[in-house]
Amino acid sequence: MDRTGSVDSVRRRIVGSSAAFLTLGGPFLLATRAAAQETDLPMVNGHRRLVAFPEKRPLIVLTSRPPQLETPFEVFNEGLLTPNDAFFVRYHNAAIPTSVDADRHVIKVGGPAAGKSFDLTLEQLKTQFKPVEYVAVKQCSGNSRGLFAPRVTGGQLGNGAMGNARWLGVPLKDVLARAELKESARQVTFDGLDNGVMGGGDFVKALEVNHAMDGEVMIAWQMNGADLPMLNGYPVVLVVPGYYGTYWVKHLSQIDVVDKVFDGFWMNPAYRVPDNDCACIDPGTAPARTRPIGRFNVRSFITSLADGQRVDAGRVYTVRGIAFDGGQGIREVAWSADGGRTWRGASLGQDLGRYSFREFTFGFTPERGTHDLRVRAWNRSGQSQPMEALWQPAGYMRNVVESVKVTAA
Ligand SMILES: Nc1nc2c(c(=O)[nH]1)N[C@H]1C(S)=C(S)[C@@H](COP(=O)(O)O)O[C@H]1N2
Ligand SMILES: [Mo]
Repeated sequence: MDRTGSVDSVRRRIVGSSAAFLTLGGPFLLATRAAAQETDLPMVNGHRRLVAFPEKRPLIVLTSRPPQLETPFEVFNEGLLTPNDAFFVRYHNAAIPTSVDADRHVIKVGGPAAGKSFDLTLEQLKTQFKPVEYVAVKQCSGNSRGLFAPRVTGGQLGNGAMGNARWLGVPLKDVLARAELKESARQVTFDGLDNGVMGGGDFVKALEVNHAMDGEVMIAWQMNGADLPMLNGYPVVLVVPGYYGTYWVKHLSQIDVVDKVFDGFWMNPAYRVPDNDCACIDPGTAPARTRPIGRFNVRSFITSLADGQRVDAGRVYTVRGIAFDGGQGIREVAWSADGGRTWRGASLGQDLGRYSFREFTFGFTPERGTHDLRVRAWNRSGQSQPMEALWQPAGYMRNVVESVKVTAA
């Protein structure tokens, strides 16, 4: 794979003279055509460029400053874990770190509802706490936004703003225990090294204290057995399994325990959903009330066949795909070849844990003609996916049963 940037691992710094690098740290230049490949995303009416940013293989570019890169969907057919160099990238502000000295990086822990304040070095984080490891999906709230009808504003993403990785770190709970939370502790806020340059300002997120203390939320320094790529939050990222990516603060540098509901821009008005059962409204209306976005709903995708693909009539296909949810785990996947009129059960593959992608397969021998393939998953509490797409103004949480039409000849 042709890499257009490299990383100096002693003082971790993205180096390189590539166009992609210039869009990161240098003058306001767009990546050159020479570095780019191109792709069409017919489903979102989009023509997109693929550019290799530092430590990344060519990914679909939504914006280059800040980098917003989508994983080409074929990657999800490679295996259950999403390779680090193919993992999607999303930032809000252009002032992102391109150089981090891990030996000097500290996480400042404190805040008005903490009894103690302290600086935690990476060395301390790695040696003074008991590490934990688990596999979890990270998915952007706006994954698949480009498929909304009527369309909504925001990055017109296909289905590639998600990825599944094995995270290594320490439970946030153990770090917070040292801060000796006061009775008044209500929420915990998280800030990273990037800075606000646009409307919303610095990207800061908050979790309820109980959630922050659940023992699962972790401060991670590795994904898939390697240091985090710079663009995925080097040197440490907050991992909030089952919850939308917006809470997974990258380049984590400050944790504050606060005694009220934090209402910074990125909690309110940003990243909120209609406060009702479906988190949806009718197009053109406004929600009566909103709440912060929370857990993933159930999703499933065929990965081994693409919409519009030509297949061979009479050939036996083992169709493969992935399903996931907000942390109950997938119980069942059904498939249909007639647009959802009749359904049969798919076989579930290896279980990498309830936060992971779950693989499924089914046998399909197409007759001549066009077939509307659909898959639908249920989690262990019986939640599933709607047959008709739900709508909401921010384009979050799409989880309709998708259609993959293939034509056999
Ligand atoms: N510091 C920082 N962390 C951040 C963001 C950001 O803009 N700055 N964006 C969030 C959002 S909305 C998403 S979807 C994920 C994306 O993580 P990734 O770039 O590793 O895929 O990072 C989250 N953490
Ligand atoms: Mo996101």
